[in-house]
Amino acid sequence: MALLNNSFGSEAKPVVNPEATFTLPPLPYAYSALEPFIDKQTMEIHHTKHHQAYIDKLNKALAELKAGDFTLESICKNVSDYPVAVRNNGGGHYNHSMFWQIMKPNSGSVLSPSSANEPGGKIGEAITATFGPFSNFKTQFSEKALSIFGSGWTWLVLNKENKLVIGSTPNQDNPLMNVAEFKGKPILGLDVWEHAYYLKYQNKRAEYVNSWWNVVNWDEVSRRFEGK
Ligand code: MN3
Repeated sequence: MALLNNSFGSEAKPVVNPEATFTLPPLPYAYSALEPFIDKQTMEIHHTKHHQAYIDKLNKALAELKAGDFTLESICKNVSDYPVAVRNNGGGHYNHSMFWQIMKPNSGSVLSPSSANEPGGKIGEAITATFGPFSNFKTQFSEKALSIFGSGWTWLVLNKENKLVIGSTPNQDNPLMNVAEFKGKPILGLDVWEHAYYLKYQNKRAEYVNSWWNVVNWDEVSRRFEGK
């Protein structure tokens, strides 16, 4: 549990755990790599401006606290112990760090993607067993993303019964947070903030979501599902 730092004099400085200083993880591909599904300019602004801003504000908020267990997962799991700036920006950092990883290039075009990009292996089997054919899963997940009012994220998680479930969180909350109504271990997450798609898709969130399926990195989703 993190406590507010009480400053008793001008000499007092916050005790900051080195793990409380977060840095922007590099994208695992070029900014243009997800074209034409997600455009270069959106990726560049999203990564270097939006994600960086969450990190800067998270570091600033943590610097005002006494040292604690400032690993990102621990912050999310105990987020009710922290100021709201840590909830918003810690969530922002966790969510975006995951988002870059669960996407990868697809060399096809919008009209003709290079593959159907459907999951295989254990995650593919688990999705089919839970939701029926992959197209059913895609429809349910997409509908959930389209139903978010305002900004938020749609997730595929493993819940505490180890079952795959689709759900959403508002703002930069995520299913790890103890304050979230929808909880679980994130396997896949989709950013439906307008900053994730507005330059290319304007108000057409459905077109963004539809395009996004082409760049989902099922190898990474599978790794998360299998807990490796
Ligand atoms: Mn975003």
